[in-house]
Amino acid sequence: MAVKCQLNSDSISVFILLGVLVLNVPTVTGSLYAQIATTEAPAIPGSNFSEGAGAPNVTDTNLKADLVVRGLEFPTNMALLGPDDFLVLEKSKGTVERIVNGTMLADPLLQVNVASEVERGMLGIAVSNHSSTGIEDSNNTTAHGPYVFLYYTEATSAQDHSPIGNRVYRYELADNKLVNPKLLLDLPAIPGPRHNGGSITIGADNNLYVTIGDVDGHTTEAQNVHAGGKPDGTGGILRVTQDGKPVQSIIGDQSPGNKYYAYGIRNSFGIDFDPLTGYLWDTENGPGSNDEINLVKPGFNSGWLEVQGKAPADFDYQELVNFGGKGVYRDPEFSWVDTVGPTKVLFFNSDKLGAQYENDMFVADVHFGRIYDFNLNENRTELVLDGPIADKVAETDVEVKGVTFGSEFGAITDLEVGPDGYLYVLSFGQGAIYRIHPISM
Ligand SMILES: [Ca+2]
Ligand SMILES: [Ca+2]
Ligand SMILES: [Ca+2]
Ligand SMILES: [Ca+2]
Repeated sequence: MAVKCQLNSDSISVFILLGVLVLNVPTVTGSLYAQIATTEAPAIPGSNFSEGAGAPNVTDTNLKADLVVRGLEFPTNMALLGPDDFLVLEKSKGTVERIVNGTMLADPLLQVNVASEVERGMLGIAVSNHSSTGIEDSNNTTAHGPYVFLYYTEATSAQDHSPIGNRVYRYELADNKLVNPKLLLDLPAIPGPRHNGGSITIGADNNLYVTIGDVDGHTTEAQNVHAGGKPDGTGGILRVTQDGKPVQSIIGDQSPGNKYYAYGIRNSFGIDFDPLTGYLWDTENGPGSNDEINLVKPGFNSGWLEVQGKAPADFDYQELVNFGGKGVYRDPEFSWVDTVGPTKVLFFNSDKLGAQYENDMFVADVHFGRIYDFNLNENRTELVLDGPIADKVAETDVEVKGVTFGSEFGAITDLEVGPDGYLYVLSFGQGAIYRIHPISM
């Protein structure tokens, strides 16, 4: 059964489930969310969803999508440990599952207490093989496996699901368990429950880059509120070492201001570094409109809550907080006027789908289960956009037809390049992972 609900006032809360049954559509805390329950899996009040209208498909007839595994419950993010070896997060269960050769291990590698309302939960993962990064084992004991960094909305206890923080921990992987947790970042989780972000990536500098939205709070300079408080760890992309230390102050000298790499960000579920330039890019979700793709240079100000999407011609840039000139506003390199709920951005550093996709930017969305394919210009600071999107804006949905690479994947929350060079797709709606590869391989 395919159920496609109406768009709501917030892009990303449209998640998709398998086998769903629409029971009622009340409003939640003044938003236009559709509240949906299901016969098989627990509902996520404040979200609406569909499984997608058809089978996952890829526009290029030389490529196809195969199912790797299904049976995951609200998977938010994944990381590959090796060929056909995935770590996958389940949002509401607070679990890290391992899937080897298409089979999920009987027990999760970790289960923690999470708050899971709307966008809260087990949200982000990145893996670093620290033995190859030159970083000392902090315990100076038996060598463990790779570091696994997790971002989740931690709850008080298994009984009390009150959020106590959006937290980034570093674990070590040993004997199919995640052990030796070290708290690296303790960020606000209230008021919430939306805009927790949670995307983590590791730069070529070995530092962690972490997205957090405004957590429904609009009171600090990081949200471009001039008379607001100092940045509190929300509304930005934060940068810390693999031990959780600040790297280099950009907009503020005191913690957590000294951890900001970028600010003015409403809600971001995806960041990635362009391997050819080292530039960071993000996706951002607008308030039901004006979703964005941005080039994120150090000190980037995305403009929220003064502007979302391309700034209008009469925009008064004095509205923005610039931290004495250290913060720099930049318009998005692409935006969708009608929300699609963009999530992962991935630079596809592989030629295994054909030379025409090598180092392209893939972006996934939640509303349509689509993957978009963008080429970059020669110095890779802009997207190459033709026809109706040459203005960098999709005013209507038909404008993105030419950059649509795949669709009907059912609310995509993550994309990765495998060690085999193929593209892997994580479907929140279908609880599944797909592999996209050439038909002849
Ligand atoms: Ca991932
Ligand atoms: Ca922006
Ligand atoms: Ca291309
Ligand atoms: Ca346009």
